[in-house]
Amino acid sequence: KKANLAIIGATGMVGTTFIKILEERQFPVDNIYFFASEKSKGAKIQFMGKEYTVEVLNENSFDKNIDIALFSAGGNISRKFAPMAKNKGIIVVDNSSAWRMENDVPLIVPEVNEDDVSWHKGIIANPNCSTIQAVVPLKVLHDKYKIKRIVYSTYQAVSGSGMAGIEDLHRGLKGEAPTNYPHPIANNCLPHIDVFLENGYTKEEIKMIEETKKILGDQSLKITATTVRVPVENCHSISVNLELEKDFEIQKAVELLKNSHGIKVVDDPENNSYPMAINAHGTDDIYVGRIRRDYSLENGLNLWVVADNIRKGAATNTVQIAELLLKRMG
Ligand code: 11C
Repeated sequence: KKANLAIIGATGMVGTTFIKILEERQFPVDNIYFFASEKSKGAKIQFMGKEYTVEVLNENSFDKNIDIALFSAGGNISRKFAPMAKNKGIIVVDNSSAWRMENDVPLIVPEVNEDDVSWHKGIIANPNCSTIQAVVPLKVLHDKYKIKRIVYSTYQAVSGSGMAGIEDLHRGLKGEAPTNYPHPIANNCLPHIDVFLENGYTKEEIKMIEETKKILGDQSLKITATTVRVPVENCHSISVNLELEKDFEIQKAVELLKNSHGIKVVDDPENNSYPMAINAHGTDDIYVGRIRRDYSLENGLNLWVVADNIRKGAATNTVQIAELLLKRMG
């Protein structure tokens, strides 16, 4: 079985990683089309030993024979073009935040809720990067001990803002002023990711809260989040503090995480071993460490969770969703 694919946003940071990951995972492709904005018109892309020319995305792009379209070109492009693709019978897997909270759009992390793929109506959403890496360990703990409350504190890499974020970090390290962030990111931490909302939270924080509830299928979860941009080029780190309903043995919780698909436990404090961004870079696993009881409350647990936000947080997860679709194709 082979699929006809379209990549929307093919020259962006996530788009180019889609291409790499489709190749790495030997995704069975029949035809593939690469779309981007006017400024990438005519650019050349090498894919599985062949050269392709990037086309400008327009109203007629979806007249081609396409089964699945992977979108990563921002919310506005997704809002405009995903319905057009869907109306042509193409299944859209969208990496933007445009459709995630719609009731008829499944929000999928394959290790957590792959069965939700069954009820899609033409659009499937890929969650926010920081949500993806958090929910994989949370799912196994929720199933076993039932989570009551989550406190997220994130340390998010500049690659989450695309090339503009990386350039700002490099500019800042040379003593130049930022052009992407409102303040220097070099030698600094910004408790500010995405826009501020009226309730005092940022949109990134609300995404983590609402997406976690939707993916874990539990609206009763109590969640708060503080999301922070740090001067790290790639890979997000998250401190996750949990209050569990049931009591647990710490060693059992560690074993549970160790035996879970997609997770690598790195937790040997005596040897200074814990998850770090520099080690997660370029990989698809979610690294969990600093696993310890929070003695300040009953059934409290702390975790430190690190993953490559461009790969597992975006491109890899999207390609995994496409693989689920391929399995279901007749
Ligand atoms: C960041 N998490 O690190 C964001 C990037 O909703 O897909 C991804 C935004 C999203 O800035």
